[in-house]
Amino acid sequence: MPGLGITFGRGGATTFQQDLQHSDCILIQGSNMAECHPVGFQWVMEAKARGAKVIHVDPRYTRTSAVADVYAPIRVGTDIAFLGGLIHYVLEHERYFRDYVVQYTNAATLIREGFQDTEDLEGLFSGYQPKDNRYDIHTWQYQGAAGAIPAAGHKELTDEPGAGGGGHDHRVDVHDEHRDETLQHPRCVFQLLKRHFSRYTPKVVSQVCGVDEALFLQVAQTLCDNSNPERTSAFCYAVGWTQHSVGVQYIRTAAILQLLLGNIGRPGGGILALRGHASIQGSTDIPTLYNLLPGYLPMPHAHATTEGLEHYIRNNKSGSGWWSEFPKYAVSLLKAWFGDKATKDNDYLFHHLPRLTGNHSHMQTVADMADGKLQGYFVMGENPAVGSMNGALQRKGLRQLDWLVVRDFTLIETAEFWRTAPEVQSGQVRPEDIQTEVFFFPAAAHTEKDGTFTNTQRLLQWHHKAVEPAGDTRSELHFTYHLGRKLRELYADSTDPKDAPLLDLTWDYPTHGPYAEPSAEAVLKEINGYTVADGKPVDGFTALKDDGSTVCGCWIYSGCFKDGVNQTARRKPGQEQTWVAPEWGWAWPANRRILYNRASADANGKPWSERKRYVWWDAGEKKWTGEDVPDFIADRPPEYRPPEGATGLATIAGNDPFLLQADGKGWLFAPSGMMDGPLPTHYEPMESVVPNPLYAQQCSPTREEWKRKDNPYHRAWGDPRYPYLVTTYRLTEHHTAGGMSRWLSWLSELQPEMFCEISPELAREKGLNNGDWCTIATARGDLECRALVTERIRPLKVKGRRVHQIGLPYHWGVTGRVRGEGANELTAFVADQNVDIQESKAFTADLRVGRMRSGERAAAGAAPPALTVPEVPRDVTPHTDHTEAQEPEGKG
Ligand SMILES: Nc1nc2c(c(=O)[nH]1)N[C@H]1C(S)=C(S)[C@@H](COP(=O)(O)OP(=O)(O)OC[C@H]3O[C@@H](n4cnc5c(=O)[nH]c(N)nc54)[C@H](O)[C@@H]3O)O[C@H]1N2
Ligand SMILES: Nc1nc2c(c(=O)[nH]1)N[C@H]1C(S)=C(S)[C@@H](COP(=O)(O)OP(=O)(O)OC[C@H]3O[C@@H](n4cnc5c(=O)[nH]c(N)nc54)[C@H](O)[C@@H]3O)O[C@H]1N2
Ligand SMILES: [Mo]
Repeated sequence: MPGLGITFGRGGATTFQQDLQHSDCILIQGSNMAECHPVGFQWVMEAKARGAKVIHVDPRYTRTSAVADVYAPIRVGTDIAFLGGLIHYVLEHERYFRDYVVQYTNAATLIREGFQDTEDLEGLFSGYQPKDNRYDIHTWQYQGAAGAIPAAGHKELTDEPGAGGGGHDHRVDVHDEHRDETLQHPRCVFQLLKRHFSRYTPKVVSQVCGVDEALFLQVAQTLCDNSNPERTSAFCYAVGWTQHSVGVQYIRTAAILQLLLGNIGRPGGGILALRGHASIQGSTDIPTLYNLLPGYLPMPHAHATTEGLEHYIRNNKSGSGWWSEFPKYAVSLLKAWFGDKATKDNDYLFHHLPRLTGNHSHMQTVADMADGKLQGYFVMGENPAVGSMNGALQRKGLRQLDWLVVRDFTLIETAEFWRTAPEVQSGQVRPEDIQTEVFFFPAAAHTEKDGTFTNTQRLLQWHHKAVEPAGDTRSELHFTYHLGRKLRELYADSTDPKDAPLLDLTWDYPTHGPYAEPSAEAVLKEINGYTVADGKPVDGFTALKDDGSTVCGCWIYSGCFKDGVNQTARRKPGQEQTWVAPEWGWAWPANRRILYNRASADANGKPWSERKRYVWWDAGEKKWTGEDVPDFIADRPPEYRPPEGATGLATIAGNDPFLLQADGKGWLFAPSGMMDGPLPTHYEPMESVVPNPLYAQQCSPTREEWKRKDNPYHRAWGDPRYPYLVTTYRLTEHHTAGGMSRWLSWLSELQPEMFCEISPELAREKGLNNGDWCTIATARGDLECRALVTERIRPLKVKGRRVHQIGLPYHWGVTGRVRGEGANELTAFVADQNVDIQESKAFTADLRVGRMRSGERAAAGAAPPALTVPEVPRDVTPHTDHTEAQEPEGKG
């Protein structure tokens, strides 16, 4: 989550759900929180009962909208304009929290002279390199600072200039002469911000987003009235924001706004990133992501194979701020993986780690698979034939494999793609031509195994096995451990250096029971870390060393097994402890519930107000104290200033609450770490119904495209074949791609069938009645469903034009108790380059009356209807195409 990470220093939610009760205003945008996060939503209702205002901004009126004080409809894909409009309002009406902004953000910092804004360059920033659709970030840097300032929060952007420390040993140079605390200098961040958002006026917001101007102003005023020393506002978002080609910048816009309003690190404030699957936060912390190692340490790159650990550390460590501790975390991780074999003399076996050779994200991997470049694929806990973009291209990939392993509860569509896929049913693909060997393993559910979930607020909670898994069903831990064990046995005699990483691994978890189930607690203990000499668990990451004397599987989780106690299994009832409930589970980092909480006190360490006190400096005890674990160096006084030439943790000043940042400040302006600009800018989605009302640049200049015959795109805007905007979303009764709900009779009965939500106006134009069959089509594929005609979705006026939006749930697939074709038969591969996340929340399509489905798919060879009007460009400077498919002969 680099939107948060780049701005604040860490990629996790800045607050916890229980703290929402203290908010004076809660803005929910990009999430249907009441239906998708109902348990956490109780705290929104608690706040409301205490008098807070709840605002919901969403293209559809949902159960969240129903209990909100203000509901504002919005055109999908335009949230940067909406939030940018709020920033404009805050600056224009001087509603920002001045002391907080001057002290705790980089507002006063001067940017280099060569910097040019989107205002100067038709929607581009200075440094754009059309030859590879990337930015050179040289001109975005702080004036007077040597080289690029390392970004803290998203270390995997190591290919980025400035993501690593680049070997600088000193505090980022933000001397007084390069700051203007009056915020007047034309090149200080504050003035750049003001200029950048100058055109996002209420009128323009209304024209871009289709929201009523008065309603927008009501949102702005409500938010500002509830953000000051006495009051705080919180933001909640989920995938209505992330799944766009500019999704990371949506979150950046919210982060900038919350910094300006002084709402970060304070009770009732913050940004709550509502995460999806039960442990999706856990699977970014200990990542399933291709470019990260545990604890957001970057995966090394292949071009650095000849370079050792020292080079990797030099490249990624920061001279100042908390990331100066990087070597301790890297070495302790290597010790966890390679044990006694890892020594100082052999670089702790750093050369055993896999290396990145390019983009290995999900969509790129599937594209490579479709091109016959992969032999085998493990699918564990995912149903990509339904849940991932361009379902037919997913299945084309699966057809080219030699083998496929699926571990799930039932035979989901991904396991049966060769038999049940729409392109098989339409006759485009014949099962007998597919040679992929599919191995299906039944998986144990969370009730059938021990382990932790890391929830949306970074909280690790232990779950105990309640029942034995039935039959051949086994846990992931069992499968992975025994697969590794058997592979090690097979290679035991090998002297081939390429097998050494496998053989050198520590792979010795104790097992128990009739099926030799590995101990999940032993894994957690390794994640926590311990001292090599005596095997004693460390108390936390501050105890880790870079000399090989400590082991730690994930530094940010260090402390979860403190004192040899499984801290994640603690369940002390709420009434027996404070409202923060520090003894319920364990939150990373260091069991802290609100991050950056030093910012809840002023520069002198005193609470900004009595009503909003949380963490403060105790001058008598000479330490930080309060409701939560202080997010600061415990005994560093507020008046501390780093001496000349300071390095490492000594560079963190007493008024630097964002202590993971190289300069200790919240980043209103991001000099590095973002691929698509230091400030958020409104671009239209890859497929839109209108030209960009703000800039000549139509789409994000750095968007990731896959221009292939099996992934055709529509015209950038105004494609006569596909005149409607579509968004996709969830229903209360189903879960994601359906593996956990479509096979259950109760849930299936509650939501039996795929449908589309359309407005009465669109229904009338089309001659559709509620419950009628209709067909939705894109160049990728088509589906049939029932029309749900409802006022919950309404046409919006965008620059005088009426724009219709169609809402589609995405849960159904072709098997299970209830069936229907999934929304991802329609979507395309297109992504935000920052994180490789797909644009599944905004694209265009056609709506036809009746059952007109062809079942044919572009990824199985069908050609979309010809475009009868000229193409329109997406870029002011021609985009270089690196992804033209070679379309080699498939194997299947
Ligand atoms: N019942 C249930 N709960 C779930 C899930 C489930 O499948 N079922 N899935 C879980 C998972 S994996 C996740 S990630 C979370 C997701 O949680 P949410 O993000 O809350 O869920 P969605 O329904 O995908 O989308 C949220 C809202 O975004 C809106 N939206 C779409 N496009 C835009 C846009 O451009 N701007 C704005 N402002 N809003 C937009 C949609 O109309 C929708 O109401 O839910 C989790 N919880
Ligand atoms: N159009 C569109 N597409 C989307 C989205 C959208 O909003 N719109 N949302 C996206 C989002 S946020 C998400 S998270 C994805 C979800 O997409 P997927 O992850 O592909 O879908 P799920 O159905 O959640 O798949 C999880 C599978 O894991 C299985 N499972 C559960 N527990 C276990 C276990 O312990 N072990 C094993 N081996 N299997 C287990 C379940 O039965 C299920 O089949 O979809 C994405 N796709
Ligand atoms: Mo998700």
